[in-house]
Amino acid sequence: MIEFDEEQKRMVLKLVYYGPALSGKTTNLLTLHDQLTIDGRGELMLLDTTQDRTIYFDLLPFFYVAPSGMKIKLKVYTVPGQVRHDATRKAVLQRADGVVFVADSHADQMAVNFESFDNLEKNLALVGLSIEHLPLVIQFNKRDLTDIVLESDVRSAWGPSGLPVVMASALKGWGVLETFREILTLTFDAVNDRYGLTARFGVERDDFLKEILAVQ
Ligand SMILES: Nc1nc2c(ncn2[C@@H]2O[C@H](COP(=O)(O)OP(=O)(O)OP(=O)(O)O)[C@@H](O)[C@H]2O)c(=O)[nH]1
Ligand SMILES: [Mg+2]
Repeated sequence: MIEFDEEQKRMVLKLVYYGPALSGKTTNLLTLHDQLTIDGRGELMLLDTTQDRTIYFDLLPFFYVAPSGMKIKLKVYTVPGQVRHDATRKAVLQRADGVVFVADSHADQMAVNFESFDNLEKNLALVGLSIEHLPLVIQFNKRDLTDIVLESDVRSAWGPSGLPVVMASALKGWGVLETFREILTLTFDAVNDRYGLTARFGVERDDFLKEILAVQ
């Protein structure tokens, strides 16, 4: 969590889209920006791209005000996937409340996905976050392509982890909201358990999800 001011009833939460280069992290944010209503969100910031490759981060903010007056700002970031930007990836990961791991479904990308997941595990440890406890959702993106790993193989490889796995095509626009709903739900529950969002601040999960996930 980036900031929590009990007196002022303000909280800033952070979600991070992580994964290998070109897996579709930025495209996820573009699709969320296109599909969700403008009421509850801010503008999408795509920072420092060179030929469409993220070299710093992207950011899409959302705002929610509960009937009790509690304000929640949600900052959704992407990291740069290219191996050489590891220091930036680590910096963006700091104080994350939830992570979406965007894997590339292309058949020849499986080793790259595992390498990137190992990198996530390593960087989480370095910024003091535990992969065991952090809300985490796996997205297998690019399901619209033909030369992709079978869904049954994905499920047998990742099923034992117990993590939610969502099939998506960020380019075509499907699976993106489902992924976002999963990570929002897990993150809300984790923050609620820890800080009593509902009991102490009257923030209801269903209202929060409904408002953030309102489609255009
Ligand atoms: N076919 C297909 N292409 C996709 C999909 N999602 C993203 N792409 C394409 O893959 C390329 C990389 O997408 P980005 O969203 O920029 O990938 P990224 O993960 O942000 O990459 P880095 O910023 O380098 O880490 C672009 O050409 C996208 O149009 C998808 O679901 N299907
Ligand atoms: Mg990117």
